[in-house]
Amino acid sequence: MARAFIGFGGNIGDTRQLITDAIVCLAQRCELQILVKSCFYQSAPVDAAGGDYINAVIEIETHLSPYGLLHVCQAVEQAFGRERPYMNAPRTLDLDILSFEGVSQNDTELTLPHPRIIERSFVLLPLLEIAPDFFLPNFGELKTYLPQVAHQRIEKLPCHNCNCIEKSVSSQTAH
Ligand code: PH2
Ligand code: MG
Ligand code: MG
Repeated sequence: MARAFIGFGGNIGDTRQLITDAIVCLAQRCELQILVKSCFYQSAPVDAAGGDYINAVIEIETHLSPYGLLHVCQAVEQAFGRERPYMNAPRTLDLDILSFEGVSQNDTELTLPHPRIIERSFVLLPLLEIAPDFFLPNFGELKTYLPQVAHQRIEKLPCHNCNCIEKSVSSQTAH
């Protein structure tokens, strides 16, 4: 079994509900178990057009391969109406594998760990909320990258569905 982290994002429609439903959809798959869910974060688009995004991150355990997991994520995106008219276009739902335990690869279809994890507050904040000491061999401690993304607007939303409502104060901003 491998541990993996998946990032969710979207900025069309009721994204909070879409992410909630997508997580339920993943939870119903016998090939993986959901271990932890972050709260939802509202974030300004980074290198993209459109309105604010809603983002979240989950940790899973799976016996799928990285590509097996990618195909599950793509099937969920499709089921939730994802279209790809152009790069970084506004979207109903984006699922990105952020890291997959023990795997480092640079394929065109799937680069692991996700190459832009450290550049994005909308990934770092929810990820560090559920894995505060997250460490990647080629990057080191991810929390050390927070100052570099502190200018990216992001707000943690009140959260009733996950296990971290009490801990929200310390993760309000990237500062
Ligand atoms: N996803 C992108 C590009 N920009 N910005 C925010 N705030 N959140 C996202 O999920 C996001 C983005 C490409 O996947
Ligand atoms: Mg993405
Ligand atoms: Mg994607």
